[in-house]
Amino acid sequence: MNFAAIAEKVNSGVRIDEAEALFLFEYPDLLALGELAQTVNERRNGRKVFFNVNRHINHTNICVNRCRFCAFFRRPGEKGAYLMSLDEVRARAEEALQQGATEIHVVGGLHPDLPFEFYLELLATIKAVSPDLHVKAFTAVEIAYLADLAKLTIPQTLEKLKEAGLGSLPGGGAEIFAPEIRNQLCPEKISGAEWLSIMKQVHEAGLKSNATMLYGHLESVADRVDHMRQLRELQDLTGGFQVFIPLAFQPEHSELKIGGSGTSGVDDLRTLAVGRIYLDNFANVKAYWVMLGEKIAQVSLCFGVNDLDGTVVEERIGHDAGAETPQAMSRDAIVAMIRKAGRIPVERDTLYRELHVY
Ligand code: V47
Repeated sequence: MNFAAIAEKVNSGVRIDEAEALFLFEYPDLLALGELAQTVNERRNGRKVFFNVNRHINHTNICVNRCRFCAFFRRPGEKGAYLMSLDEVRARAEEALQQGATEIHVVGGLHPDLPFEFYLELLATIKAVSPDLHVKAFTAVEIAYLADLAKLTIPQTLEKLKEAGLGSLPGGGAEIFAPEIRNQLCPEKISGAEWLSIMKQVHEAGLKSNATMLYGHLESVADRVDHMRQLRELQDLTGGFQVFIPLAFQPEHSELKIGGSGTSGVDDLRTLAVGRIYLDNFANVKAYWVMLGEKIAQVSLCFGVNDLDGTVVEERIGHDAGAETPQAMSRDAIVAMIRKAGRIPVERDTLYRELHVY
């Protein structure tokens, strides 16, 4: 196996296999890898880079799970534990609308005491602010929890949430699928197979979703490739994933001690680039600047990335774990960041329709 042969395959539109993806992860010439990823991206997306204007609402940090990588969760009654009222949710959605947001991204802990109706009201509250706000809400992990709570099947649960205003799902909770690593990271969480099964049902219910991968902790690069393989296989079946988002582990304040201060810039760029090349059935690869830092996120636009998240307001999950990035980025700042990378900024909606080319 050699790089030139893999590049030739990729350039002629032939899918690479897992051994080849592993080879790319270990290939020392980062710039050659980046160029190949960029060729793949430009074939699909030209020089346009997407962003959207959104606000995150993390309605509660109270969670029955104890994921070892997570610095966000609190036990009920613990210092710092919170649950937003629906009035607080409404106020945040109103503010976001005034700032030009088109999307509200809602994820929270698995709260032990809230009834299913709370989640329906949460969605309805946001939609009442404006029916044009797209609500991207609840990870597959939350969907499994809500179905249990409501004593409904996954499709029935999704139907009720859709009726209340659910527009699509974020990609969180995927972490890393490899069972031996997942059991160390988050033993109480649904398995990788369950996460994939729920996403299949989400797509079958006519909803789009995103897909994430948490990296830079205990996993090997083979685990990353295996994770991406399972995403690619499901995408072949459903076509329901909109974007792949690798999430760089933020090690501060979490129970998981791995030494060092987090992933390296080279590893971040490599992971995004291999993701872009291997996931040939994903239209978009997103750099989440909150976890990557703004500079690596900007440079990633030369390594196959075509989507930046976002003008996030009040992000908690990454910042509780020590992310040093700002809590928000304005539309002007993100447009400038994309332009300075020599790309064309395009504001999109949640479903990747172009709203405005800058
Ligand atoms: O599932 C938790 C991750 C995820 C840490 O779909 C951590 O558009 C790094 O999924 N270090 C939630 N990561 C965030 C998420 C997301 C973010 C932005 C956009 C989208 C989207 C989805 O955050 C969790 C977990 O994988 N996470 N703790 C940490 N210490």
